[in-house]
Amino acid sequence: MDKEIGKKKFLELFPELVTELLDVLRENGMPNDAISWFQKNLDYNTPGGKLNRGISVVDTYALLKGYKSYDDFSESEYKRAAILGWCIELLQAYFLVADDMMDQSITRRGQPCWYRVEGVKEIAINDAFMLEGAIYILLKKYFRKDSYYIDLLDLFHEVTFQTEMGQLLDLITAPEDHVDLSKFSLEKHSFIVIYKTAFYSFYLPVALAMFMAGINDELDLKQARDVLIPLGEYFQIQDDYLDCFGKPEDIGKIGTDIQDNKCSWVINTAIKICSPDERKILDENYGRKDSAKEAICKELFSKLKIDELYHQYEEKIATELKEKISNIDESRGFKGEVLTAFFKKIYKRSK
Ligand code: DMA
Ligand code: MG
Ligand code: MG
Ligand code: MG
Repeated sequence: MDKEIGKKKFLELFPELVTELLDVLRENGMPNDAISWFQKNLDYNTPGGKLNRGISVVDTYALLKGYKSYDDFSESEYKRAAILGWCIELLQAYFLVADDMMDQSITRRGQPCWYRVEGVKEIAINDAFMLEGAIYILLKKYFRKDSYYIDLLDLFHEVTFQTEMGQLLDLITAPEDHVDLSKFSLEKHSFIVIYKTAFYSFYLPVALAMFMAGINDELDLKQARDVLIPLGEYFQIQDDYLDCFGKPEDIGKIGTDIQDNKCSWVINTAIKICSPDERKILDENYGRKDSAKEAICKELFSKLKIDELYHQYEEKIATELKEKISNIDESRGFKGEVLTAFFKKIYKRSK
């Protein structure tokens, strides 16, 4: 499967979906300015990222069917797989518009966060809801008659709620006005990131492709989950690491975790290894809306060699994941290759 062709084909479908979604507003008699607003919302927030989650649905489906290139798909088959992919991208857009407001972030995908665009502000809350609503319009239009339609709906609802539980815990563990690092731990971090990131970013694309390919035995869904959840945890640890140590021009966003008092992998690792004096520095400087204090934290993280610990963690988890993947039972049609493909997409990423 050619990566560039994959992205190009996937992106080519998006304008058509936008047109279909705008038609729903038209059918409801919405005025032109509302239709244009929704169009801008969709265009600004949906296609600008790496599209890994969305394209993974198509690529996972191809692997499960034994397809070697996009030419092996029938036209409608490609479109349906890609629509499931775009539904994840819409879900992601929905979460990110809200996440950026809650995290008071500045930029996303190299542009201002949607709520910071001229004239948007709190309307972004409703815009997020409409991005989510778009998922169910597309699912109904394209999958209503399929036997697995209910499975798709159930899966989207379940994973959405899991993500929202994760976001809740992420937010209440990081109060703005009260820093208490004793509330943090790597165990709590693991729980937060599995819920806020791993289910929707890793399990969801594979499970959708499995349903569409007719591989839906609970044993196989569990096999997928048992690798994809730790893989998703690794991905969010990378996100936490890059928030502090990544370059904004690579990651497309300015890190806010230190000032936001986030229970991130970086602070949890630092707490675990620091001396009492260093802990005092963190207690006094972490989680404050003050860039000088943020810089003091970053300096201490460098002194504690958090980057080395991160690279050690990365090697350890990579070995564990490869071992798990090698033990996949392929007797019912599920393939370990699907998981290897995911692993390769994120291993040692810098953006
Ligand atoms: C990501 O958390 C989780 C969701 C559901 C968007 P985050 O705030 O670390 O994401 P980012 O670093 O992209 O703002
Ligand atoms: Mg955020
Ligand atoms: Mg967040
Ligand atoms: Mg982050």
